[in-house]
Amino acid sequence: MTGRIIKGVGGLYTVAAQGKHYEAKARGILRRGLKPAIGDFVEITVTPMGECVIEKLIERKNSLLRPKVVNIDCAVMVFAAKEPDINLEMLDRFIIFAEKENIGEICIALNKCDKDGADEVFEKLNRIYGRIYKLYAISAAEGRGIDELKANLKNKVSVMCGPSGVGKSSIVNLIVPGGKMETGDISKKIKRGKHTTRHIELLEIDSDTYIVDSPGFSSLDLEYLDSDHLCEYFAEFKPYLSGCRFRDCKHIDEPDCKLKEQVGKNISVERYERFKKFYKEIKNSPRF
Ligand SMILES: Nc1nc2c(ncn2[C@@H]2O[C@H](COP(=O)(O)OP(=O)(O)OP(=O)(O)O)[C@@H](O)[C@H]2O)c(=O)[nH]1
Ligand SMILES: [Mg+2]
Ligand SMILES: [Zn+2]
Repeated sequence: MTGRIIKGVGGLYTVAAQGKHYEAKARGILRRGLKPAIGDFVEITVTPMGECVIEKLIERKNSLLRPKVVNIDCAVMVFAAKEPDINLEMLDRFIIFAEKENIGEICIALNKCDKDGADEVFEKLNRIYGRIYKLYAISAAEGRGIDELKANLKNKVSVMCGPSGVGKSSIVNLIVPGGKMETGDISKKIKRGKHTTRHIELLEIDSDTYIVDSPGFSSLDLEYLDSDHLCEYFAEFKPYLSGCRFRDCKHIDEPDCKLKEQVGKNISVERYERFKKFYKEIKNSPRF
């Protein structure tokens, strides 16, 4: 039988297969090699005694590191308009990791749109990202924008990405029937020194529709990326990556660069500036 791992605790996995849930352990050989991950499609067998075993992992189409989930169809970048203020550099870092993993779809959800000044934040976001990604103006507190977002998740495995305290769990609770992810405010969390959301699992919204809540990450290190590939993770750069005077153009300081010609036109100045910043960050990392 083929199924999908939706949860894993201490070597025991929950596999959804043919409308049922099975508690399964991995074959010894699997435990020593590539470990099963949340989101993996697997072959399972059930013994006459009712014991369920994961025999084989089916090849993954992608694999996100933070949070560790595989076979993702959609990454939802969740940021708050206020408290905490949106940080576009952070947003771009999250986007880079998702683009690198070839996650088919990325969308941006601006939460806490009930706060004063949120409209201006959304407008700015729209100016920079509106032509690249789908944007949602959301207020989990008022239930605004939730239905639009939910409609877009149908038949997909989606992952909520974003910093701590932006309202990822609050949104998940409105989307998942009977959702009861823990939520909390930032001040409480700092006292505890821990993220509110810790474990990772595929929460079922509908048959074949899942969402993954995740702990907020406060830093995403680009150090291990390849600087030459960085430009490919900026979706709007793609039409302009070839045709520069130098075939190995890095699109940084070179003359007659097709990409640079588009800055301020089809490429936003801010996005290009962050590309340069990240490029230098990778180049200056101790790895080089
Ligand atoms: N005003 C307002 N507050 C919200 C909204 N959504 C969430 N909050 C509040 O923001 C705080 C953080 O919400 P969470 O849902 O725990 O945030 P999170 O992104 O899951 O945080 P981590 O699990 O730490 O990553 C809570 O106090 C929520 O009540 C919203 O739309 N408007
Ligand atoms: Mg949370
Ligand atoms: Zn160039």
